[in-house]
Amino acid sequence: MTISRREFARAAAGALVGTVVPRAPDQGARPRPSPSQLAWQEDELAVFLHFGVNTFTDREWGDGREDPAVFDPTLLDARQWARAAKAGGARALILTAKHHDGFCLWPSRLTAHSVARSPWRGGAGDVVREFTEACKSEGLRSGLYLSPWDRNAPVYGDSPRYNDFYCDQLTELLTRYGPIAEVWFDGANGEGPNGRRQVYDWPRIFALVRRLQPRAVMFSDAGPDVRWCGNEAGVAGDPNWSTVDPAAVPYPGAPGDAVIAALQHGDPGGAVWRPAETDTSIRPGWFYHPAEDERVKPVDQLAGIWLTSVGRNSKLLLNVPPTRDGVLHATDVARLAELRARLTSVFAEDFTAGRPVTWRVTGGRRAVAEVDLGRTVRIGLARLGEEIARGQCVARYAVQGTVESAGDWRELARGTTVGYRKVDRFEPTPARRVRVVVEDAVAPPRPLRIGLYSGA
Ligand code: FUL
Repeated sequence: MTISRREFARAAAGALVGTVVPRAPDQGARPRPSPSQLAWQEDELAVFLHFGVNTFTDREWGDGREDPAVFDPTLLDARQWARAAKAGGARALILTAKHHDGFCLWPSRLTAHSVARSPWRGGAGDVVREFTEACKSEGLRSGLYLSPWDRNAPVYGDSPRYNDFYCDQLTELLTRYGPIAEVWFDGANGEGPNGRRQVYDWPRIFALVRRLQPRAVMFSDAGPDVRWCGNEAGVAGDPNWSTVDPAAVPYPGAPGDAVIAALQHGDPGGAVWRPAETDTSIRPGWFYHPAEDERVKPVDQLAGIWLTSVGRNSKLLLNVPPTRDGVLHATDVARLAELRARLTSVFAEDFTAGRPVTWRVTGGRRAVAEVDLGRTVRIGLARLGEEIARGQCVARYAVQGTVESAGDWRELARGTTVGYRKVDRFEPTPARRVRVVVEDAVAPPRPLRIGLYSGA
């Protein structure tokens, strides 16, 4: 029996309502991001590319018995993927080098189930190479998804042998194509042949990636560098701590409501820095299906997803699947550009530009940031940020505004965590002075970055 990640997330979603995350114990040194984790977060948006035999069979999960001959994307153009992603504001792309069906988009020496057996480029093609070269040409970072679950490999479920096979495939991917910024380990797993379950050697797998690509971040439910946000709906947790207790999610794919809650919210007292990545698709499915051409998410919905992911201290990994021709569909390309235009216009005028922000510490875990905008303006959106290179502290805050020169503060928004970025939308309200009151923090808070916008 297998359970789809989506059903699992749906079943677990109800459990999040009313989740209480315990207060952090006071600590000395707070966990901080590594330079790679920081660079990962600063990307803000990455594009996910689900592509493979499913694209041609019109399925979401292949069973591993697909004929490689079905793979024939005659117009494949990885530069078009990279350009569209860049035009959408993405700084990185992640390609499914192998999905659960086991079909490899590169000519792996370890299996015949690959592009080498397809008619595409006469069997001499390598999608991973074209992809990584296109990213490089466009100045984007490339990442690779290598499904741990492999429904084609005969050794799957024969645990030590499959671990060898999987590590050898990783070695091919991490030594042939230059720098890889992110390695993506999916938590979805099923049975092997004869019902055998694969026991993954995660410590070995993680150590191998670290050795071959020390600057790559590794994504999985259990990190070690970046964690899943706990659902595929584009909604990061609130609160969303970038710190976690590593014992709360012992391995990728670990089931249970407590695991989902830990993925969603992190843990203010967690010993490791492991921020949440929010993966969702621009279409209903992860792979391209012609029947979904009319169901590409509208820009309002995408902007909403941006707010509940990047705007909640996460990173958005937005899936835009190549078609059977091997290009991104015109509708999806247009939607990416619209998303970027929308965000550019929302953040075009920051009323705090050039205005000094004062910072007053009002207690061990409390502080107030205040800015005089110099004139009364209608504000409807606040963008806050902590200097996360030094850790994440804010646990509760309020945004207040006044039109008076002395007081009469009115609450505009209230929130929990801030982290790298927190964006609050609220009823547009006239204000001349605005303050952010840090009501609670898990360590002495440091000055916040503040941007204020009309929200229109
Ligand atoms: C899930 C997989 O089962 C889906 O097919 C997709 O790859 C998604 C990103 O992760 O667990």
